[in-house]
Amino acid sequence: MCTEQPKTIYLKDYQQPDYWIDETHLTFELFEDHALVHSRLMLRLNSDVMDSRLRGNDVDMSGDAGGVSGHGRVVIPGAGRGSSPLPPLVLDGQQVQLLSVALDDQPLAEGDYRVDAHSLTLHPSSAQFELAISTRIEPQNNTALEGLYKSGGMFCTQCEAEGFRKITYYLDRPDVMSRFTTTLIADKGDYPVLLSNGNLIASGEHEAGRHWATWEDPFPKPAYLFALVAGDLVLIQDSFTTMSGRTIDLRIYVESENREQCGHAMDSLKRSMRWDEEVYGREYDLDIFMIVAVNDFNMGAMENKGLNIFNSSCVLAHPDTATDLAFQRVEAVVAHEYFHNWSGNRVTCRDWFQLSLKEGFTVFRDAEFSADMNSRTVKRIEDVTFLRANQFAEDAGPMAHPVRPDSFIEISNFYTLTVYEKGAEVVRMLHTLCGAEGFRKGTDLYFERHDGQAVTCDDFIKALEEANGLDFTQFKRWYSQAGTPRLEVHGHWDAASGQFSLLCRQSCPATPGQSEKLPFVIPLRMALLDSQGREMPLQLLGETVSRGSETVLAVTEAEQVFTFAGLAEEPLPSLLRGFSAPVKLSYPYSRDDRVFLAMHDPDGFNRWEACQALAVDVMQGLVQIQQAGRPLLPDQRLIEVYRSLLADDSLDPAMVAEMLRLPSEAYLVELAEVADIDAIHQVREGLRRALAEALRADMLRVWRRLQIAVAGPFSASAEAVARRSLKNTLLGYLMLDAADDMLAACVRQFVEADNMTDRQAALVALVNSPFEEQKQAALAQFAERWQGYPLVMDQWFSVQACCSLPGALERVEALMAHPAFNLRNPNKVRALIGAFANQNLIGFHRGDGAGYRFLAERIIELNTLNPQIASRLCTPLTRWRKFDTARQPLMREQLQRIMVLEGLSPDVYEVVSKSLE
Ligand code: B3K
Ligand code: ZN
Repeated sequence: MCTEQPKTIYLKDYQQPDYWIDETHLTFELFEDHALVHSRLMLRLNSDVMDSRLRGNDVDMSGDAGGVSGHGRVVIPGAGRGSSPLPPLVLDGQQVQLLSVALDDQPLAEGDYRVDAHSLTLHPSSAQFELAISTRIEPQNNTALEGLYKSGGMFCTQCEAEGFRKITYYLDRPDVMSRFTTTLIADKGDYPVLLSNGNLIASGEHEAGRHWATWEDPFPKPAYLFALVAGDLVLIQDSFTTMSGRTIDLRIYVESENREQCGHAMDSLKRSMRWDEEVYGREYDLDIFMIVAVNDFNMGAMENKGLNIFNSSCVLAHPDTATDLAFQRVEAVVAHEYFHNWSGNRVTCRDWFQLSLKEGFTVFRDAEFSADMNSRTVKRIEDVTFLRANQFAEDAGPMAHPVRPDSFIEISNFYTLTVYEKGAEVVRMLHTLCGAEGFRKGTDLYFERHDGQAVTCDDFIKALEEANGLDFTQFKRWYSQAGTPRLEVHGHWDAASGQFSLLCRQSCPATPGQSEKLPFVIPLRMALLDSQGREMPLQLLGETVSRGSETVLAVTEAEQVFTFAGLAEEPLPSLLRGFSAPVKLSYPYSRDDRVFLAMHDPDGFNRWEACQALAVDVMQGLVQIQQAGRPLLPDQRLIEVYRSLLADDSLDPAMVAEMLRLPSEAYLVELAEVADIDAIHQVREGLRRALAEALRADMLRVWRRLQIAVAGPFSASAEAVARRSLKNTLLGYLMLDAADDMLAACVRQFVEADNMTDRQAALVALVNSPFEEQKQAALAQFAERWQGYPLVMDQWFSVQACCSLPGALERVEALMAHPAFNLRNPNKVRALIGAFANQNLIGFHRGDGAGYRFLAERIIELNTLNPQIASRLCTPLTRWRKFDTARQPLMREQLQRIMVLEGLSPDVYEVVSKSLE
């Protein structure tokens, strides 16, 4: 907690460090009530900085990081002596107790250095020296889960972004890369497993039942990739043979009761390793790769070199306990962290403003991996749905920032959907513009050129430019301008000439600190369809070569026209296929056009998109009708589209499930200027009921067919997953208007299911139904059966937190007292409080403001326990501008209440103050 006003850090102020740390030798003595950390650092003056200071210049900060990583640089002997003294060494350190410090084996007296709440400053007298520091910390009291902490009975670390400074004094910045050697000493009985990065080089026994192990990581790395684990864990082992024939020892460490739940993660790991070789030519480098699962973790997982630490929710998966969705998440997160070994670890970030360099790129990589492993179209639909409901909202809110932010107060607040998901969209656009082959050439150059370096987003772009002979100067605005661009397109058909023109107009709304925006490069993947739904040949006026039946137009101007010639009839355009750019597209389609596209577009993604857009259009119309107090009658055309989807047994059931899913309330809120949350909720629920009623027979027929198709032993195949997805989507509809037979079927599915996907779907349907008796019985039975499984209990909390029936807040408050709930465990907070505030819109936004008050109270409690989690929980309140004039002051009141809190963490301060500005 800080008492001073938190400070803003700016990208433009970046400077190279004054010193490098070539070697880092750490010894950890772990005890129950404290830990001692002894570090020995080999430091060296950064001669570049000295040279340029002697010349009176600033070091080049243009973003060309060619000289940023100083390894192997020659030190000028005597630099800094005499007339120009050496710069002070300022090491980062927070919440650590300094025990001793020695320079070149000479213990320093108290007057030789200065310690404050953030740093240790000393004054070296030579350009190369050894520093020995001992600190004392208390991992058992570390509830922020950053630095070294205890999760259950095990010690573990989380150092990204700035957690290493909570372990010992260090140059805790990603451009300082060092070779680490780590020794752990702990009680052998309680902590038989001692792990750190790299290879185990020695181990042995100490007196009094203690033992030790020394690990050495041959690859220089920034401190944020450091990790250690000490605990009583079982090992699941496998191996992988790399493309050059090396055998890698693969290990997953978990608590013994989870031993049976690691198969999917291991399998995902091996498939990730193969995929990265095949698609990017990237081979794993160490001889061992370890994953450790911990229960208390602020995020999904962490890519520490050779020793990934995972939230157990992203490792453990068994059909009994995990849904199909959870299986997919494990696969994606295992892949993501593994891919970081190249995109993040071998080539890392120069500074934290460049976070998307590794995160955007790695999310793109994991999304492509998942697309290759599963259905490409369904994966894209899921990602776009998520992006539009959540990242678009962030981009339109008070925390809006560019993919490469210009400033921050607390870097933890910038692990955002913009940096990750929009960042991945930016890389996807680069992939589209370069083509798959060109993109690969660019990434080859990038990895080769920058291996072992800490670089910037500009370096990444430069490699792609040079490998492809392209100029991405304008494209780079995607990194510097925040906000979601609007792309307004109109069509003009000229029957006489057989020409069809697309008039494109782009604009981008103002965001905090950015009022004017320049045009983006928007890759617009498109086709033209004839009246039969067939793709027409694309001949652009002014071009000699035909573009085939699908093309990517590069929209680069504020206004631009593309004219297609030689068309036999008026086309209907199919635009932004695959969501080729993260923009808000508008085209004056009629509802009939949308129906046509939903049924006939040869592109699966755009068929789904047409269906969504039709549903959005229908619902927005109904919201107005609801507000006018008139009766709600859904557009028959939407019903008929759904009917035809249900009638076509040849369609992929997963796609049908996606198309039958109505756009979420969150997405409708995002689309609205001012969201009438009551009307949105009533309209969406009403439409679901109307669809269920009108399509009951069709739904029942498909549901019965799928019941038979999924009967028999459980299968995790893509086909089985797809069938479960549709079957359970239909169950949700059919239970809305449940006749006795349906209720009985739902209860039967709940009781008899041999997998969590079906069991949970039945539970959701029951919990949201009016059948109080069956609901309570199911909830009780579920809790009884799964009380020993924290991840399953997370689902139990979430299902109830998301139930939009009256009394939601009271139910959530009561659940906070349940023995399985624990405010110190981030998974529990997310499952209950996060799910309620983010997904149960009608419950959270109840008119008297009690939902807001409840959330503010939890934020205040968490501000002291875990500022990162507290800060994330603020998001729903920060969106107050979206809501009506009655709710706005109630939301603001709670933000103001948090704002004046004594001991407000910088994390919460940044988000709350920006949202009130
Ligand atoms: N790189 C980590 C981020 C952890 C940051 C926590 N403040 C997770 C990931 O993106 O792989
Ligand atoms: Zn990542």
